[in-house]
Amino acid sequence: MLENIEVVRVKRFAANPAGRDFAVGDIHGHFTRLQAALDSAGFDPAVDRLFSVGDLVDRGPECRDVLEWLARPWFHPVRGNHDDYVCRFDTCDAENWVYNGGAWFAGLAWDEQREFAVQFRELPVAIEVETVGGLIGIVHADCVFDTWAEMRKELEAPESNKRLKLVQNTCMWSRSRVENFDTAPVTDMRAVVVGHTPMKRPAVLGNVYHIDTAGWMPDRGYFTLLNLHTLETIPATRPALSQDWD
Ligand SMILES: [Mn+2]
Repeated sequence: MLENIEVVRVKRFAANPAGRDFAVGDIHGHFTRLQAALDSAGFDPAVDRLFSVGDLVDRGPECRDVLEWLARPWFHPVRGNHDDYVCRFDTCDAENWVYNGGAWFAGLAWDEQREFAVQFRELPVAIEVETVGGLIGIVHADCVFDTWAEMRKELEAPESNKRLKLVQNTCMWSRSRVENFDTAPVTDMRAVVVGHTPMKRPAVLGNVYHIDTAGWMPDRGYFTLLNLHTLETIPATRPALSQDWD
């Protein structure tokens, strides 16, 4: 079993006075494509920071590269539902995980699996980034509460709290906002940034920015970088792709 390390579930970052802050959607083992997106935005690792809505692994061909990325001091992901499988690798429904793209993990030696799990267990469920325009929240799927403060309080409950797992799972799995076109804002935040549900182009519901434009889907998706200072996206519009969707 893994040690019971103290997990910080909500991590706060001070404003970045030296460079730019970006958020990116689900990566799913496509780090070469991600790097290309960063290059085209002129990303400067000396001063810029990249926040990620999680789902770093599964499905794509470069899942093992994630450890190199986690070692980069400017790369700050939250935990997605696929990342959570890694955290729970020794207790989760492995068959269901393999079905959802987890075969790469099943092929690792046990001590390698354990190393991935140790690192992934450090991923916070939510990140807060201070910007000149106000506080921005990042979570994989959604903040289902009226306020971020409410969600934060729930996430900071002790491990023994029965609601904790439920709340964590809504943060990592919920699609209700997108499915219901729910435009109710998270009232105490400038913006909340999420991924999890692939979109043809970025969408804003209330003040919740959905930025997973399926950069991990060859031919039909692309990586969107959201500038957390300006809330503008790079690219600004959907590029021409070989396949389209309705
Ligand atoms: Mn997801």
